[in-house]
Amino acid sequence: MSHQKSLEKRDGHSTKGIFSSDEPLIMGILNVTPDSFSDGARFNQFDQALAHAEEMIEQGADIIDIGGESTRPGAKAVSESEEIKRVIPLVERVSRLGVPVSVDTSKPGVMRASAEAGAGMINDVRALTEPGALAVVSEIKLPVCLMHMQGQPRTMQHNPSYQDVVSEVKGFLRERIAACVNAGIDTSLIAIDPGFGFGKTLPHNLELLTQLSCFNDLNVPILAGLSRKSMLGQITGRDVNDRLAASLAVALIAMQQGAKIIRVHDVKQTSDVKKIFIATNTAELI
Ligand code: 7PJ
Repeated sequence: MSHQKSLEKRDGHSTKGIFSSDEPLIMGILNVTPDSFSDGARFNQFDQALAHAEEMIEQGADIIDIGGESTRPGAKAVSESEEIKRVIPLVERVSRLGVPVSVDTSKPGVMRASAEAGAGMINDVRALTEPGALAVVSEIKLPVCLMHMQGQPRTMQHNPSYQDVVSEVKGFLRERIAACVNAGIDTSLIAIDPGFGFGKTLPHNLELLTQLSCFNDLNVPILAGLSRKSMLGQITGRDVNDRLAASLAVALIAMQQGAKIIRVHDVKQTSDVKKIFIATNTAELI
């Protein structure tokens, strides 16, 4: 794995083979904030985001996930041209830092532009359900993460409802894997994600987390995004900026159930969790 990874690091673009890693990979979250649209503010944001990406790589990030559309509960939609303006210059620059860049988008135009800008992966919270998305990913031949969401970000937390959350989420992901394969996407390029907090109550999220290992028999890597999420606030009573310990606890629970990519804000601390996980897992084999 380290040999393959060092090859990837040299060209900085390709994630070919990244999903075949035995060890969990840490995906560092780089949000491009939409606060201001003036050029000056944009430049400032760009520099800050670049510095943040460099810091996360230094701390052990294996992938940098760049997102220009807020998918938080209640968030408004962003136009394709605005998303491209926010994200693509950063994708181009961060792709040269030596780790693969993932782009958190559902829009085929942003996916194509990301591939041209050097991105190494597409992370789609809508699992390539937007018209044209399957065809673009098949054409650009980048690894893709398919996430489950019930409803749409603006309203998804209003009344999430399932008969059996694990089997419904798993059934959806199984269908999306099949849709990808039908569109000509190689299974070695596919990862899945149950989508913690995306149209789910606390009991739904807890059931998915405690039964995450059930998703292993879909035979593609599992990505888990739990960092600082409101479910952790519901459990601990803590504010979003005070959820580090809870985030580390659930990162380890996810790793122990086979999650291969952990999407986090706190890369340095999650790297230590990963080291403990690897050390204890290796010890088991001796
Ligand atoms: C996720 C994501 C997640 C994947 C966001 C947040 C909300 N992509 N993008 N999985 N969450 N694959 O980070 O709180 O859980 S945005």
